[in-house]
Amino acid sequence: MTQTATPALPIVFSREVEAARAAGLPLVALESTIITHGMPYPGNIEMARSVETIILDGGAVPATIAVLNGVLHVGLEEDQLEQLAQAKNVMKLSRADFAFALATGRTGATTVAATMIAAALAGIRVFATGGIGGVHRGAEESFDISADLEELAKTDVIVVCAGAKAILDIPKTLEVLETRGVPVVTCGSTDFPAFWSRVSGLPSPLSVETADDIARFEAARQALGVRGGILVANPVPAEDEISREEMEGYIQIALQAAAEQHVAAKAVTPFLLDHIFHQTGGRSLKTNIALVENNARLAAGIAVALAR
Ligand code: PSU
Repeated sequence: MTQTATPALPIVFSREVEAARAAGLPLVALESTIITHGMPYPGNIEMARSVETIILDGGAVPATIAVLNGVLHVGLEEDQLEQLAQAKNVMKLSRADFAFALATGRTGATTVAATMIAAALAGIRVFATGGIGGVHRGAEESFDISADLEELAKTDVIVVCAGAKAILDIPKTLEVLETRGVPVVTCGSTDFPAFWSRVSGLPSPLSVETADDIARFEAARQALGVRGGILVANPVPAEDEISREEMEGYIQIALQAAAEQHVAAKAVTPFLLDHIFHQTGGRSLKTNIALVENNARLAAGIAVALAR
């Protein structure tokens, strides 16, 4: 384990990431909230390992990001990944509390927002996740809007996801992204995907066919000096999807339970994902793992294309 942070950056790199940086190999960032708050053990660790393997097979090097005992790690060693996957009382870190975890020696998993901040700091341009956070249903009352959207507007990282989670208000999520100037580009479809389902019923603002197309788009943005992230949406493979109609039934029941139990703020998304996992007898988890793997494959392709 590399234990000393580099003098210039408050980051500890894993051996593999350190070697990749020295050799100038393409890197793909991965988040850790999906491991600690998004999936139960041991499905979470299986997903974390398989996603890393897929990125290596795609010609890039994976860098899973987390805060362990107040230290920011970019790339986790096998034992660190295993410990995190089983850890309890892990903070769910976003822009607001990322530095707090560092300052107080806490262990925290990075959400999309915090992972983007860390990736940008480490010079990593591509990041694969499952589904971004967004505008929650009923946000007109609760004001619950994920900090992921604001981060996409600010931070120069390409985020590959399977769309916004269908538990959200997807039309409002797309509206906020448009207002904040975040390009939303779906790969291989003209429909914006809805995480477990290939379609949301909403057209994607932009569409492309390949990883090379996304690399060209990024190059053009850089030439223009346009800052901020790109949201790449990648529909879940057809053989793994659960239809929008079927999902909507589970989501309604989960939302009802969340309301009855007064679940709020950061706890909402993990609660809903867990509720849906139990309702579907684990099928939603299988789909979630498949879509993250699919996103890792595309993210590796984008990182390799950008490095050419
Ligand atoms: N993708 C998944 N599962 C997850 C997440 C993404 O397949 O749990 C996490 C990401 O870390 C994202 C977070 O930032 O869900 C959104 O949480 P919230 O809605 O509280 O902003």
